[in-house]
Amino acid sequence: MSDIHGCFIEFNKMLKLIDFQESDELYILGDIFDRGPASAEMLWWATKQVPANVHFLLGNHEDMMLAADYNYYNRDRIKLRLSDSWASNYGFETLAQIRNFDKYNEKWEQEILDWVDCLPLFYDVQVNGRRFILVHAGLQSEVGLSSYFTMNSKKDYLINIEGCPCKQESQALLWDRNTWIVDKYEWPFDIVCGHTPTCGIPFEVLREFGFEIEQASEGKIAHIGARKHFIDCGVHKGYYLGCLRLDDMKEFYVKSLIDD
Ligand SMILES: [Mn+2]
Repeated sequence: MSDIHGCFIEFNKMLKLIDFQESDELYILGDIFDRGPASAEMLWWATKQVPANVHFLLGNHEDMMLAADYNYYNRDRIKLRLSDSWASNYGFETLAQIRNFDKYNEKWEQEILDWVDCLPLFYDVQVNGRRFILVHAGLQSEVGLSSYFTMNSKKDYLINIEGCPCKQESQALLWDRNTWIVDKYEWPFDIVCGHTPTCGIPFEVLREFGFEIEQASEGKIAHIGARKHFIDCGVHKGYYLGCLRLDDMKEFYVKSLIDD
């Protein structure tokens, strides 16, 4: 799953729909808060109630929360200034949701930051002998191909992922969409990403440029070429929360409760 964006009710419906069990492994590819109505509930679950077989990635929204706080490290509460990019990306709303949450306490606010700070930027998993790289936004086939610059982020560095043609810039992994979607590089593994809601991908244009696209219907999981799988189904935009089962590539959907 990816980009739950505070849609905690849909998330719980999805856990029921997929009959999530102790023997399963669930990967959540970032952006669990901001935009939706229940960011605090989602963060409470992620920091306090999450079972050991659930694995989270850093998304650009988690990174923006960390960046907002970066200059104030060793402080007691999350600091957010108007000039922080999180401020214009639902930061104030989410912070208000967190501080108005009925289980709120200041220690938990600190725990949220510590938890976010430890989230990885990718997972490299094998499922039935098939290798998947799981990443929030995308990969890059050349250094500097994407144009994402750090915004005072704590996570600004190059990462080695085995089999990639170049080192990966952390900010591209978190933010890129335009160069990633149209990149025709032939990756030696499958890549599953979120970040770009599939309802906003210009599939007709991509088809004109020769891309093979598979998608059941608007807002559903989209496969660009054989190996790029886009699973942000725009739950915060009124579409779906999607879940892709890597064992057999079966797709699961919960309809969004938000009217867009
Ligand atoms: Mn994102």
